Amino acid sequence: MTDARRPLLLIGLAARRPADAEAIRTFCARHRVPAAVTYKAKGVVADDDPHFAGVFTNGSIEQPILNQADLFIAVGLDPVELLPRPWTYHQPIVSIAPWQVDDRHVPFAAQHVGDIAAGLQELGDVPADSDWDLKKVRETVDAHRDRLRATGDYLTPDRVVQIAAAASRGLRVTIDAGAHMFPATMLWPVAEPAGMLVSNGLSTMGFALPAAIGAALVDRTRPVIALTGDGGLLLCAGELLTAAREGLRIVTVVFSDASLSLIAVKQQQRQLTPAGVALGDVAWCALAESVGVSAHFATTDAELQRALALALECSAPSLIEARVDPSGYAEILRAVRG
Ligand SMILES: Cc1ncc(C[n+]2csc(CCOP(=O)(O)OP(=O)(O)O)c2C)c(N)n1
Ligand SMILES: [Mg+2]
Repeated sequence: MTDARRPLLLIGLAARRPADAEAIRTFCARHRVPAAVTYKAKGVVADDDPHFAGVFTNGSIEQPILNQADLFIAVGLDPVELLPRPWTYHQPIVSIAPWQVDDRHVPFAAQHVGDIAAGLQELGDVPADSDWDLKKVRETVDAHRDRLRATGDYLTPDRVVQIAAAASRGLRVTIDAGAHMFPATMLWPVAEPAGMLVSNGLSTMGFALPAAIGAALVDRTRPVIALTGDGGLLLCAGELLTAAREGLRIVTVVFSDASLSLIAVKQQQRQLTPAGVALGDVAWCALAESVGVSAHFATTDAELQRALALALECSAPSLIEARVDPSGYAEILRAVRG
């Protein structure tokens, strides 16, 4: 380990306590070591931290950064969060986590089981100054983010994320499963652990709104933003009524594309005829208003900005139907996952 010149931290779900985040950030700064985070660990090292090395899922997009490392230090990383693809990296990987993690997928060479801050302390022999060029790491992360940007005839999913994030700085966000999840997880900046709530991997549709309800009940002082596909929201639309009844400050942003887009893209990739993926039209604004949730429609940047300003002022739940152009998702999926 003493020989490592470019160690890279891989941060996972078990490192989200504030004390863990503090220890990790201190370690990064002290050793000039970058850290990549899983979806659930977004915010442990903030997106604007000079040591932030992007999102890590065992996909494709992060490979250029991981390939430059000569040692991986997994911190709170449980392989349950990773894409179930073979582990192709040859660098040694060690684990610091509160529990013993399975080593059949990721071949951990050693595991420190226990307190994360203490585990990082024990790595004292990592050089004080690494060989990383953190500016280059940042440029690579920025270039990866650019690959999430699509061009489209009207609102693109990345614009929705970017505009919503800019309007709601510092607010907690929840994210559903689906194609919209890629721009959402990669482009939404998170500054604190658990500032972004996301279901594991691409697991559970119908997560974002109930998760936002939970978050809003815990802290009623700040609004929560729920980013969801239309398919996902259809699975739990009744929860809009719960949010209205409880008077919760939730802004539900629906990526409205009348499709189960992620599945549609996967069908396209396999050259299958689209089947079972068209949702048909849903009058989202009427549906929301029917249960006492104020609603806005947006199909341009300016309309979305206006809708967000109104929704964020509101002391009760609102819904914004963002009519998005899904045509960029195929390229985005290729960029992220290969
Ligand atoms: C409960 C559940 N059923 C099925 C799936 C498989 N699945 C993952 S994404 C997806 C489509 C999501 O569609 P939508 O919510 O409209 O999001 P989009 O992909 O269009 O952004 C499906 C069916 C799942 N993850 N969870
Ligand atoms: Mg959809």
